[in-house]
Amino acid sequence: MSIREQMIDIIGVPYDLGASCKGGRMGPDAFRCAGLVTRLRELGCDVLDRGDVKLPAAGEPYGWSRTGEESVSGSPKARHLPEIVSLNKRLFRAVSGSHHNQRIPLVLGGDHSLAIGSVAGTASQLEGPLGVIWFDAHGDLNTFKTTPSGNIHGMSLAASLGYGHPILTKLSGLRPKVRPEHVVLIGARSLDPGELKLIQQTGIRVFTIREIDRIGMQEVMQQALAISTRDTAGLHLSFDLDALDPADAPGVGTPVAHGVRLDEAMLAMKFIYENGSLRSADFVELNPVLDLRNRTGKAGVELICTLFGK
Ligand code: 6HN
Ligand code: MN
Ligand code: MN
Ligand code: MN
Repeated sequence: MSIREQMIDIIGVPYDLGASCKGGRMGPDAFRCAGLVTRLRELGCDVLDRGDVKLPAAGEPYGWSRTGEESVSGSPKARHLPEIVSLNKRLFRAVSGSHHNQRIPLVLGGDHSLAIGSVAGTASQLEGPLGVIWFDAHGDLNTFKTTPSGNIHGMSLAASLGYGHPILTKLSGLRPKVRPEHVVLIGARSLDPGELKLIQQTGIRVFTIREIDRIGMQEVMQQALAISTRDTAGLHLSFDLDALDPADAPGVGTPVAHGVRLDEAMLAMKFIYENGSLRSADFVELNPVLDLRNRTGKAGVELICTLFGK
């Protein structure tokens, strides 16, 4: 397949409020330091680095709780809820703006709570349903009621599907943003009881590591793309780097043993590129504080370049 002229907006989200482990706030710059913009331009992509989405400084009148915890109407706690809602509203606008300019938003994290805003932004701009491929060691299918940690990065897929507190599910209008029959979760190997229940209830297709090992990434991606692009108007890829094996991606806050190997993930990116339905992507959970000489940032850049036609 010949290289398409792709127009990409890079949007950084330098925050880790949705995670326990701090350091993800430096993720976007670690991707940049690994040469992301130059590499994409060398591929022939038209790339604009739009800089970072930022919150106003603490003390502005919209309910900061930098260190505090929020308890919402009797449910278990969701930490930093007001900031994460504000941030996702800003990201929603940035992502919508990219689509408006016929560009592909490439969102760099930062913790995975940002997917609430990016999925919402893309869903709002499509002329039909959105398909989602979610690479992750986890399910991110918790709600305020099921969360074991209170961390909102473990709730972003549930919120996008319309499950959880309305403050997250209704973010910027339409709800849900995506339907379970158009969602695929790949690389999962650490699912909480409430997440397993939601998977059963909704019928979301999950390709566990065991299944990837059994049938191979090529077959996984053929099925994943069939599910996420059948009767949908476009595809969003949300790639949590902890989907990868910790040997290939040590720089993540919540690593889980025996993950997707980098070469398997590269193959997956190649299939998504060749399919041609991609409308937006997130690469998240990069934590440079935990990384080894930016190995994980570099792995992310290789994945992104393959996603855009390397
Ligand atoms: N991530 N399931 C755990 C929780 O706290 O809800 C871990 C979530 C990790 C989320 O890696 O994006
Ligand atoms: Mn994860
Ligand atoms: Mn394996
Ligand atoms: Mn995640």
